[in-house]
Amino acid sequence: MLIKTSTELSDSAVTPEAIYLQRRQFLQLGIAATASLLAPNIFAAANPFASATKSPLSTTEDLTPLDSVTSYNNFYEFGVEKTDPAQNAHTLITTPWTINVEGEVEKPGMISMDEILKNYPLEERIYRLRCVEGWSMVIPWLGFPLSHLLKAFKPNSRAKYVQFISVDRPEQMIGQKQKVFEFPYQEGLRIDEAMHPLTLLSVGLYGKVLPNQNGAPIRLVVPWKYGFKSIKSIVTIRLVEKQPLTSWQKAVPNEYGFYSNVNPEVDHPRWSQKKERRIGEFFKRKTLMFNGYADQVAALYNGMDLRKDY
Ligand SMILES: Nc1nc2c(c(=O)[nH]1)N[C@H]1C(S)=C(S)[C@@H](COP(=O)(O)O)O[C@H]1N2
Ligand SMILES: [Mo]
Repeated sequence: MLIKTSTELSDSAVTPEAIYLQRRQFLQLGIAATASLLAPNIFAAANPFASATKSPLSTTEDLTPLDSVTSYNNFYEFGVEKTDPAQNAHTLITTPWTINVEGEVEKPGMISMDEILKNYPLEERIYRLRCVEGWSMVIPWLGFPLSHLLKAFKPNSRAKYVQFISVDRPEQMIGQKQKVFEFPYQEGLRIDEAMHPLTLLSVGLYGKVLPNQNGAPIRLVVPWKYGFKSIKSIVTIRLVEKQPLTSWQKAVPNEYGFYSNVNPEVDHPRWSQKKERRIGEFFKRKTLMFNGYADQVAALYNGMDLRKDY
Protein backbone atom coordinates (compact mmCIF):
# COMPACT_ATOMS: atom_id res chain seq x y z
CA MET A 1 0.00 0.00 0.00
CA LEU A 2 1.10 3.50 -0.83
CA ILE A 3 1.77 5.51 2.35
CA LYS A 4 1.45 9.25 1.92
CA THR A 5 4.13 11.44 3.46
CA SER A 6 3.20 14.45 5.52
CA THR A 7 4.42 16.85 2.83
CA GLU A 8 2.05 15.28 0.32
CA LEU A 9 -0.77 15.66 2.80
CA SER A 10 -0.14 19.29 3.67
CA ASP A 11 -0.04 20.72 0.15
CA SER A 12 -3.62 21.96 0.17
CA ALA A 13 -2.41 25.43 -0.87
CA VAL A 14 -1.40 24.15 -4.29
CA THR A 15 -4.17 21.58 -4.65
CA PRO A 16 -7.46 22.58 -6.23
CA GLU A 17 -10.11 22.54 -3.50
CA ALA A 18 -12.09 19.77 -5.17
CA ILE A 19 -9.19 17.37 -5.35
CA TYR A 20 -8.12 18.29 -1.85
CA LEU A 21 -11.57 17.51 -0.46
CA GLN A 22 -11.67 14.28 -2.37
CA ARG A 23 -8.26 13.23 -1.11
CA ARG A 24 -9.35 13.96 2.42
CA GLN A 25 -12.39 11.80 1.89
CA PHE A 26 -10.22 8.88 0.94
CA LEU A 27 -8.14 9.45 4.02
CA GLN A 28 -11.31 9.43 6.09
CA LEU A 29 -12.07 6.00 4.69
CA GLY A 30 -8.85 4.99 6.38
CA ILE A 31 -8.67 1.65 4.66
CA ALA A 32 -6.00 -0.18 2.72
CA ALA A 33 -7.98 0.37 -0.46
CA THR A 34 -6.99 4.05 -0.60
CA ALA A 35 -4.28 3.61 -3.22
CA SER A 36 -6.36 1.36 -5.43
CA LEU A 37 -9.27 3.80 -5.23
CA LEU A 38 -7.12 6.69 -6.30
CA ALA A 39 -5.70 4.91 -9.32
CA PRO A 40 -8.89 4.31 -11.36
CA ASN A 41 -10.03 7.81 -10.48
CA ILE A 42 -7.34 9.30 -12.72
CA PHE A 43 -9.11 7.67 -15.66
CA ALA A 44 -12.54 8.53 -14.27
CA ALA A 45 -11.82 12.14 -15.15
CA ALA A 46 -11.74 11.21 -18.85
CA ASN A 47 -15.01 9.26 -18.91
CA PRO A 48 -16.51 8.67 -15.50
CA PHE A 49 -19.34 6.64 -16.99
CA ALA A 50 -17.10 4.12 -18.74
CA SER A 51 -14.92 3.54 -15.70
CA ALA A 52 -17.67 2.91 -13.13
CA THR A 53 -16.89 0.02 -10.81
CA LYS A 54 -19.35 -2.75 -9.99
CA SER A 55 -20.76 -2.57 -6.46
CA PRO A 56 -21.15 -5.54 -4.12
CA LEU A 57 -24.35 -3.82 -2.95
CA SER A 58 -26.05 -4.67 -6.27
CA THR A 59 -28.87 -7.19 -6.58
CA THR A 60 -28.41 -10.06 -9.04
CA GLU A 61 -32.09 -10.03 -10.06
CA ASP A 62 -33.03 -9.61 -13.73
CA LEU A 63 -32.83 -6.00 -14.91
CA THR A 64 -35.94 -4.16 -16.04
CA PRO A 65 -35.39 -3.42 -19.75
CA LEU A 66 -33.98 0.02 -20.59
CA ASP A 67 -37.03 1.00 -22.64
CA SER A 68 -39.34 0.37 -19.65
CA VAL A 69 -37.03 2.25 -17.28
CA THR A 70 -37.09 5.28 -19.60
CA SER A 71 -40.72 5.23 -20.82
CA TYR A 72 -42.75 4.38 -17.68
CA ASN A 73 -41.98 7.18 -15.24
CA ASN A 74 -43.29 9.40 -12.48
CA PHE A 75 -42.01 12.95 -12.86
CA TYR A 76 -44.89 15.33 -12.26
CA GLU A 77 -42.89 18.33 -13.47
CA PHE A 78 -43.62 16.92 -16.95
CA GLY A 79 -47.19 15.68 -16.38
CA VAL A 80 -48.94 13.03 -14.30
CA GLU A 81 -49.23 10.23 -16.90
CA LYS A 82 -46.54 7.54 -16.95
CA THR A 83 -45.69 8.35 -20.59
CA ASP A 84 -45.55 12.15 -20.07
CA PRO A 85 -41.94 12.41 -18.81
CA ALA A 86 -40.46 10.51 -21.79
CA GLN A 87 -42.43 12.76 -24.15
CA ASN A 88 -41.90 16.10 -22.43
CA ALA A 89 -38.66 16.03 -20.46
CA HIS A 90 -36.37 16.94 -23.39
CA THR A 91 -37.21 20.62 -22.74
CA LEU A 92 -35.25 20.67 -19.46
CA ILE A 93 -31.79 22.18 -19.96
CA THR A 94 -29.37 20.19 -17.79
CA THR A 95 -26.03 21.86 -18.62
CA PRO A 96 -24.66 23.83 -16.92
CA TRP A 97 -26.02 22.59 -13.57
CA THR A 98 -25.05 23.29 -9.99
CA ILE A 99 -26.20 22.04 -6.61
CA ASN A 100 -26.26 24.44 -3.68
CA VAL A 101 -25.35 22.79 -0.37
CA GLU A 102 -26.47 25.03 2.48
CA GLY A 103 -27.81 25.25 6.02
CA GLU A 104 -26.13 23.49 8.93
CA VAL A 105 -22.73 22.94 7.31
CA GLU A 106 -19.31 24.39 8.04
CA LYS A 107 -18.62 24.99 4.34
CA PRO A 108 -21.79 26.00 2.50
CA GLY A 109 -21.37 26.45 -1.23
CA MET A 110 -22.07 25.46 -4.77
CA ILE A 111 -20.78 22.46 -6.65
CA SER A 112 -21.11 22.04 -10.42
CA MET A 113 -21.88 18.80 -12.24
CA ASP A 114 -18.38 18.96 -13.76
CA GLU A 115 -16.86 19.06 -10.28
CA ILE A 116 -19.16 16.31 -9.07
CA LEU A 117 -18.13 13.99 -11.91
CA LYS A 118 -14.48 14.84 -11.30
CA ASN A 119 -14.60 14.35 -7.52
CA TYR A 120 -16.73 11.29 -7.00
CA PRO A 121 -15.86 8.02 -8.75
CA LEU A 122 -18.96 6.30 -10.10
CA GLU A 123 -20.20 2.87 -9.16
CA GLU A 124 -22.81 0.77 -10.84
CA ARG A 125 -25.50 -0.04 -8.26
CA ILE A 126 -28.28 -2.37 -9.32
CA TYR A 127 -31.20 -1.63 -7.00
CA ARG A 128 -34.85 -2.57 -6.71
CA LEU A 129 -37.17 0.45 -7.01
CA ARG A 130 -40.63 0.05 -5.40
CA CYS A 131 -43.18 2.75 -6.21
CA VAL A 132 -45.84 3.40 -3.58
CA GLU A 133 -48.39 2.73 -6.37
CA GLY A 134 -47.56 -1.00 -6.31
CA TRP A 135 -45.13 -1.55 -9.19
CA SER A 136 -41.39 -2.16 -9.12
CA MET A 137 -38.32 -2.27 -11.33
CA VAL A 138 -34.66 -3.34 -11.12
CA ILE A 139 -32.44 -0.50 -12.35
CA PRO A 140 -28.66 -0.39 -12.91
CA TRP A 141 -27.85 3.10 -11.63
CA LEU A 142 -24.52 4.88 -11.96
CA GLY A 143 -23.76 7.02 -8.97
CA PHE A 144 -21.89 7.55 -5.74
CA PRO A 145 -22.87 7.60 -2.07
CA LEU A 146 -24.58 10.81 -0.99
CA SER A 147 -22.41 10.68 2.15
CA HIS A 148 -19.30 11.41 0.05
CA LEU A 149 -20.74 14.72 -1.11
CA LEU A 150 -22.24 15.69 2.26
CA LYS A 151 -18.97 15.09 4.12
CA ALA A 152 -17.13 17.51 1.83
CA PHE A 153 -19.40 20.33 3.07
CA LYS A 154 -18.93 19.32 6.72
CA PRO A 155 -22.35 19.02 8.36
CA ASN A 156 -22.30 20.54 11.87
CA SER A 157 -23.82 19.07 15.05
CA ARG A 158 -27.21 20.72 14.41
CA ALA A 159 -27.58 18.90 11.06
CA LYS A 160 -30.23 16.32 12.01
CA TYR A 161 -32.05 16.11 8.66
CA VAL A 162 -31.35 16.73 4.99
CA GLN A 163 -33.81 18.54 2.75
CA PHE A 164 -33.69 18.12 -1.04
CA ILE A 165 -35.28 20.48 -3.56
CA SER A 166 -35.83 19.84 -7.28
CA VAL A 167 -35.36 22.37 -10.04
CA ASP A 168 -38.05 25.05 -10.36
CA ARG A 169 -38.36 26.10 -14.02
CA PRO A 170 -41.96 26.23 -15.23
CA GLU A 171 -40.79 27.56 -18.59
CA GLN A 172 -38.87 24.31 -19.19
CA MET A 173 -41.28 21.90 -17.49
CA ILE A 174 -44.80 21.64 -18.81
CA GLY A 175 -46.25 20.00 -15.68
CA GLN A 176 -44.87 22.81 -13.52
CA LYS A 177 -46.33 25.39 -15.87
CA GLN A 178 -49.72 23.68 -15.57
CA LYS A 179 -49.31 23.46 -11.78
CA VAL A 180 -50.33 19.80 -11.56
CA PHE A 181 -48.65 19.59 -8.10
CA GLU A 182 -47.04 21.89 -5.58
CA PHE A 183 -43.60 22.66 -6.98
CA PRO A 184 -40.69 22.68 -6.53
CA TYR A 185 -40.76 19.01 -5.51
CA GLN A 186 -39.19 18.55 -2.06
CA GLU A 187 -38.02 15.56 -0.09
CA GLY A 188 -36.10 14.80 3.07
CA LEU A 189 -34.11 12.20 4.96
CA ARG A 190 -32.88 11.88 8.51
CA ILE A 191 -29.11 12.47 8.63
CA ASP A 192 -28.29 8.82 9.37
CA GLU A 193 -30.45 7.73 6.41
CA ALA A 194 -28.68 10.28 4.22
CA MET A 195 -25.26 9.02 5.35
CA HIS A 196 -26.18 5.35 4.89
CA PRO A 197 -23.95 3.59 2.33
CA LEU A 198 -26.99 2.48 0.27
CA THR A 199 -28.16 6.07 -0.27
CA LEU A 200 -27.03 7.08 -3.72
CA LEU A 201 -26.77 10.20 -5.82
CA SER A 202 -27.30 8.91 -9.35
CA VAL A 203 -26.04 10.55 -12.53
CA GLY A 204 -26.69 7.71 -14.95
CA LEU A 205 -28.28 4.37 -15.71
CA TYR A 206 -27.49 1.45 -18.01
CA GLY A 207 -23.92 2.77 -18.36
CA LYS A 208 -24.94 6.16 -19.74
CA VAL A 209 -25.85 9.67 -18.65
CA LEU A 210 -29.20 9.86 -16.84
CA PRO A 211 -32.08 10.44 -19.30
CA ASN A 212 -34.05 13.61 -18.51
CA GLN A 213 -37.17 11.62 -17.65
CA ASN A 214 -35.22 9.75 -14.94
CA GLY A 215 -34.10 12.94 -13.19
CA ALA A 216 -31.12 14.35 -15.09
CA PRO A 217 -28.57 15.45 -14.37
CA ILE A 218 -28.58 14.20 -10.78
CA ARG A 219 -31.16 12.51 -8.55
CA LEU A 220 -31.40 10.68 -5.28
CA VAL A 221 -31.94 6.90 -5.01
CA VAL A 222 -33.01 5.50 -1.63
CA PRO A 223 -33.79 1.85 -2.42
CA TRP A 224 -35.49 0.85 0.86
CA LYS A 225 -38.07 3.64 0.64
CA TYR A 226 -41.00 4.17 -1.71
CA GLY A 227 -39.91 5.63 -5.04
CA PHE A 228 -41.22 9.12 -4.38
CA LYS A 229 -38.44 9.70 -1.83
CA SER A 230 -35.93 9.38 -4.71
CA ILE A 231 -36.17 13.01 -5.79
CA LYS A 232 -35.10 13.98 -9.29
CA SER A 233 -33.16 16.89 -10.83
CA ILE A 234 -31.83 18.23 -7.52
CA VAL A 235 -30.63 21.86 -7.20
CA THR A 236 -30.59 22.35 -3.42
CA ILE A 237 -29.42 20.17 -0.55
CA ARG A 238 -30.07 21.83 2.80
CA LEU A 239 -28.90 20.44 6.13
CA VAL A 240 -31.47 21.31 8.78
CA GLU A 241 -32.18 20.84 12.47
CA LYS A 242 -35.93 20.06 12.25
CA GLN A 243 -37.65 17.40 10.17
CA PRO A 244 -38.50 19.13 6.88
CA LEU A 245 -41.97 18.90 5.32
CA THR A 246 -41.97 16.97 2.04
CA SER A 247 -44.12 17.65 -1.04
CA TRP A 248 -46.17 14.50 -0.54
CA GLN A 249 -46.75 15.19 3.16
CA LYS A 250 -47.95 18.68 2.22
CA ALA A 251 -50.14 17.42 -0.61
CA VAL A 252 -51.82 14.48 1.19
CA PRO A 253 -50.85 14.52 4.89
CA ASN A 254 -53.04 11.56 5.89
CA GLU A 255 -51.55 9.28 3.22
CA TYR A 256 -47.82 10.02 3.16
CA GLY A 257 -45.43 10.13 6.10
CA PHE A 258 -41.87 11.42 6.30
CA TYR A 259 -40.18 8.02 6.48
CA SER A 260 -42.10 6.12 3.79
CA ASN A 261 -40.06 2.96 4.21
CA VAL A 262 -41.30 0.11 2.04
CA ASN A 263 -43.42 -1.96 4.44
CA PRO A 264 -45.83 -4.71 3.32
CA GLU A 265 -47.49 -4.59 6.77
CA VAL A 266 -48.58 -0.95 6.54
CA ASP A 267 -51.20 -0.45 3.86
CA HIS A 268 -51.69 2.76 1.96
CA PRO A 269 -55.07 4.16 3.10
CA ARG A 270 -56.45 3.33 -0.34
CA TRP A 271 -54.67 0.06 -1.25
CA SER A 272 -52.68 -2.86 0.14
CA GLN A 273 -48.88 -2.77 0.04
CA LYS A 274 -48.46 -6.53 0.48
CA LYS A 275 -47.71 -7.20 -3.19
CA GLU A 276 -46.25 -5.47 -6.20
CA ARG A 277 -46.02 -5.94 -9.95
CA ARG A 278 -42.46 -6.09 -11.24
CA ILE A 279 -42.69 -4.27 -14.58
CA GLY A 280 -42.53 -6.90 -17.34
CA GLU A 281 -43.84 -9.74 -15.14
CA PHE A 282 -47.35 -11.19 -15.16
CA PHE A 283 -47.82 -12.46 -11.62
CA LYS A 284 -47.53 -10.18 -8.64
CA ARG A 285 -44.74 -10.83 -6.17
CA LYS A 286 -44.61 -10.29 -2.43
CA THR A 287 -43.32 -6.93 -1.31
CA LEU A 288 -40.37 -7.31 1.04
CA MET A 289 -39.80 -5.37 4.26
CA PHE A 290 -37.58 -2.36 3.50
CA ASN A 291 -37.81 -3.49 -0.14
CA GLY A 292 -35.44 -6.37 0.64
CA TYR A 293 -32.80 -4.17 2.28
CA ALA A 294 -33.77 -4.98 5.91
CA ASP A 295 -30.38 -6.54 6.75
CA GLN A 296 -28.68 -3.25 5.91
CA VAL A 297 -31.19 -0.68 7.20
CA ALA A 298 -33.53 -2.15 9.85
CA ALA A 299 -31.17 -1.01 12.64
CA LEU A 300 -31.77 2.63 11.66
CA TYR A 301 -35.30 2.27 13.01
CA ASN A 302 -34.67 0.39 16.26
CA GLY A 303 -37.14 1.54 18.88
CA MET A 304 -39.46 3.23 16.36
CA ASP A 305 -43.07 2.18 15.84
CA LEU A 306 -43.11 1.65 12.07
CA ARG A 307 -46.93 1.72 12.03
CA LYS A 308 -47.01 5.15 13.62
CA ASP A 309 -43.84 6.61 12.11
CA TYR A 310 -44.55 5.50 8.55
N1 LIG B 1 -38.79 15.90 -8.80
C1 LIG B 1 -39.48 14.75 -8.80
N2 LIG B 1 -38.87 13.63 -8.35
C2 LIG B 1 -39.54 12.45 -8.36
C3 LIG B 1 -40.90 12.39 -8.80
C4 LIG B 1 -41.51 13.59 -9.26
O1 LIG B 1 -42.67 13.63 -9.67
N3 LIG B 1 -40.76 14.74 -9.26
N4 LIG B 1 -41.57 11.17 -8.75
C5 LIG B 1 -41.07 10.17 -7.79
C6 LIG B 1 -41.70 8.85 -7.93
S1 LIG B 1 -43.30 8.73 -7.41
C7 LIG B 1 -41.02 7.74 -8.36
S2 LIG B 1 -41.73 6.19 -8.32
C8 LIG B 1 -39.65 7.86 -8.90
C9 LIG B 1 -39.60 7.26 -10.29
O2 LIG B 1 -38.30 7.26 -10.81
P1 LIG B 1 -38.04 6.73 -12.29
O3 LIG B 1 -39.01 7.43 -13.20
O4 LIG B 1 -36.63 7.04 -12.60
O5 LIG B 1 -38.31 5.23 -12.27
O6 LIG B 1 -39.20 9.21 -8.96
C10 LIG B 1 -39.55 10.01 -7.85
N5 LIG B 1 -38.90 11.31 -7.93
MO1 LIG C 1 -43.69 6.47 -7.09
